[in-house]
Amino acid sequence: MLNLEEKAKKQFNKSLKDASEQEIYKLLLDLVEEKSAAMPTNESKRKMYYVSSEFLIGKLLSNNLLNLGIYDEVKEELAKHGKSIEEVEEAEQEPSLGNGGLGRLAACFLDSTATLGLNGDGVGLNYHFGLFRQVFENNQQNYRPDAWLAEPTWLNKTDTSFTVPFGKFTLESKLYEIEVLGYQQKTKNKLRLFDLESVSGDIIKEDSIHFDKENIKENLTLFLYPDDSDRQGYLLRIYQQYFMVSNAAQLAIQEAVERGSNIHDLAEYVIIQINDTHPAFIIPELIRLLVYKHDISFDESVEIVKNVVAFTNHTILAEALEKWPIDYIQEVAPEIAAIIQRLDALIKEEYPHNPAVHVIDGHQTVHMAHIAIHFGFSVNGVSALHTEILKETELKNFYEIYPNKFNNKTNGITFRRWLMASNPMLTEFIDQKIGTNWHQDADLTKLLDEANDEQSIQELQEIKQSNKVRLANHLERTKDVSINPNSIIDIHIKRIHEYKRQQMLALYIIYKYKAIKDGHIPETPITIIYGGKAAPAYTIAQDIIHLILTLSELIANDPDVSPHLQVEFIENYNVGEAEYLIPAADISEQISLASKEASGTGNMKFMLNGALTVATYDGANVEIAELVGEENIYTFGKSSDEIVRLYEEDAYDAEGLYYNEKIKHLVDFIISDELKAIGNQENLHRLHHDIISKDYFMALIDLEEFINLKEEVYEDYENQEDWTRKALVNIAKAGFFSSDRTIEQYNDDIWKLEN
Ligand code: 26Q
Repeated sequence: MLNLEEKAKKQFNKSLKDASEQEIYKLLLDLVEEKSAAMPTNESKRKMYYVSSEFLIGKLLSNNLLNLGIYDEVKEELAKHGKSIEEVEEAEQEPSLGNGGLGRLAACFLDSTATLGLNGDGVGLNYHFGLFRQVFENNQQNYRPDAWLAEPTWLNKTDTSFTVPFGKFTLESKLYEIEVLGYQQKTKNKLRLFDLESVSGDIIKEDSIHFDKENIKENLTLFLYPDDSDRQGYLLRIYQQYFMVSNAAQLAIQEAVERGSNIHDLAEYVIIQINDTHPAFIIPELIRLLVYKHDISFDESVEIVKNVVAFTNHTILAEALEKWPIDYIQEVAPEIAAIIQRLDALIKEEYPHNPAVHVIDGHQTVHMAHIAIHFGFSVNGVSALHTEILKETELKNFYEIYPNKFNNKTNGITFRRWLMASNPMLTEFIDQKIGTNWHQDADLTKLLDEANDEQSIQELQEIKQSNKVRLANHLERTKDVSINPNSIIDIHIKRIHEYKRQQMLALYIIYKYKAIKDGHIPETPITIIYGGKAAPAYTIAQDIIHLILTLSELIANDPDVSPHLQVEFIENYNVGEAEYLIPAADISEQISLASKEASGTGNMKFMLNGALTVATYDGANVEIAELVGEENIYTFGKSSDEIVRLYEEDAYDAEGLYYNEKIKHLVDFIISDELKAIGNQENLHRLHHDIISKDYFMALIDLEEFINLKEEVYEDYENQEDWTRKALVNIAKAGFFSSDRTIEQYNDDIWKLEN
C-alpha cells in the first residue's frame, strides 16, 4: 500500500478524489523522491560523462514510477479514488530539451546506463525554454516559447558552481540535477544541467521565441537552439557550447580528484562521450585546465585528453557538420582559440600534404569534427550503414590515418519507455506469452512460437485496435482532432527535412486523392498522420508543412474523398505525442533518401510496437530488414551507393523525372487552382519550383516505386491474419534495438566501466 489517500489528506487536507491532477502530480513526485532515496549509486573508479547539448527526456512521472516498480500499484490506487493516471500525466510539463533523434538517444542512453548499473551521468545545459512549441495558424507553422520549468519540478538545485572564463567576462555557473532511476532500482545516476543565475526570461519579446541575442549573461541558457542543420546566431551557440563544456570538464576533473586521480592518470578515471561535435570544445578546454590549473605540460595534456574523449557522429549531411570561423572562437574564448591553433599546428606538421584533415582550413574555419577525431580515441557511427559511409566516403581521409579508432554502435531505444510505459497492453501480452525475462534482457524471439497460433494473432490484432481507440480519444481530448479508429493508421513523424521526404509522401497523398476522385475507393479507409517541427530558418521545410496542411484541409472538405482518406498533421509533435501515436500505428514511414539518415530511432520504436515498415535502405532500416527478412518489411528505392554516386557525379536530373507523365500531374497539383484556393501562393509556388528545378534531396527519384509499393501495402492490410503475423515477427526481432544492448557495446568497446 502506498497510502496515497493518507498522503493527500496530510498534504492538501483533502481526499484524493477531490484533489486536482496538479496536486496528485505533486504527491507522486514526492513519492518518487521518497522511494528512490535509498537506491544505490555505482561508485566505480572510472566514470563516464555523456556530454550533450540535448537531452530530450520527455515526461518523467510514469517512467520513474515504472522503473521503481510501483506504476501499476499507483494506477490502481488512483483508480480506486476515481482518478486516471493518464490525466495526472497530462499535468506534467514535458521538458523538450532536444531537437529530435540525437537528444532522444541521449535520454534513452541515460536510462540504459542506470539500468545496467554503470557509473555514468549526462551533462548538458538547463535551457529555460525547450524547443519551441509549434502552433498552426493559417496552415503555417508558428512559434511559441516552451516554458517547461514550472513548479513542481524534477530539477534539484545544488551548491556546485564553476567559473567559466569567457573573453569579455567571467561567469559563475550553477548546477542543477535530475535523478535518473535505473529499472528495478538497479542504480541511480544523474542528468546534470548547468545554468546561470543571471539568465532571465524578461528579455523574451512577448510570447515569441525572439530575444536580445547580444545580452549573453541574460540569454545564455535561455533557449535550446532550434536550428538543426542551419547556421544562425553562431556566436550565441559558441557561447553555449563553451559554457557547457567548461563546466563538464571542471566537474569531471573535480570528481576524478575526489576519487583519487592525480590528473596524470585522468584517463583511468574519466571517459567523456561527446554527442556529435556540439561538445567538441571540451578537448581544448580539458587541455587548458590541465596546463593552467594543474601544471601539466602541453604535450602531456594532449596525450591525456586523447585517452579521455570519444566521439559519436550522428550525421552525414555536409551542411550539419559544425565549422566555426576562428575569429568567433577568439571572441568567445580566446584561450580556447589559442589551443585550437596549437592543435592545428601539430596536425599541419604531421600531415602537411593532407589539407582535408587539418583542423583549421585555408579560410580560417575550424572543423569541429576534425578536432574530435584527431584528439579523441574513438569515433563511432550510429548504424552499420552509416559507419561504412563514414569510413568509405565522408571521413575516408581520417579512416586511412586511424583505422582502429572507427567503430559502429547501432542505436537503440529504451524498452521501458517505448514499450512498457507507452504500450501496457502489448507488454502484458508479451509477459503472458514468454514470461518477464525480457524486462532485464531484451530478447523477444520466443514470441516467434506464437506466429502460427490463431488465438495469439487475434489478441495482437485486438491490442492494435485498442491502441487506435486510445489514440483517437487522446487526440479528441487534447487536440480537438477526430480520427477514425477503424482506419489504417499510417504515420510519418520526425523533424521536417527534405531528406526525410515528407514531401514524397505528400505526392503520394495527391496520387491517392486523385485516384479516389476517379472512383478507386480503398477497401479500408486510410488515415495518414504527420508530426514534426521545422527549423525556423528552413524555408522549404515550412513550405512542406504548408503543403500538407493545405492538402489536409482540401481532403477534409471534399465529401467524395474524406470518408476514405484523412490527412492529419499533429500540432507540436513531441515525446508525449509519440507515446500515443506509435502503439497505434499500422504503418511506419521510414522513407529518407538512402545514405542521408544516419540511423533513425523512430523506425525501431514502430517495429517494437508492431507496425510494418515502409523503408528505404537507409540507416538502421537496413538492419531491420536483415533481422525480419524481406517478407516482413516493405523496402523500396535506390541504394545508398547509387545515391552517393549521383551526388559525386552531379548526375541527378529532377527536371527529367518531372516530365515523366506519371509524375508531372502530381507535382503540378501543388500549384493547382484547388490547392491555391485554400493555401498560400508563395509557399506552394516556391516548393513546386524547388522540386522541379533542384530537388536536392531527390523526392522524385523513388516516387514511382513508392506509389506502387504503397498500393501493395494497403492491399496486404486487408489480409489481417497475414499482416498481424508479420507484425508479430517485427516485435519478436526488435530485441536487438534495445538501448541496453547499445550501451553494453559502448561499455565493452569504449567506456570499460566496472559494474
Ligand atoms: C548544428 C550546428 C548549428 C546548430 C545546430 C546544429 C545541430 C543541432 C542538432 C545539428 C544536428 C542536430 C541533431 C542531429 C540529429 O538529431 N541527428 C540524428 O541523430 C539520431 C541519433 O543518432 C539518428 O538516429 C538520426 O538519423 C540523426 O538524424
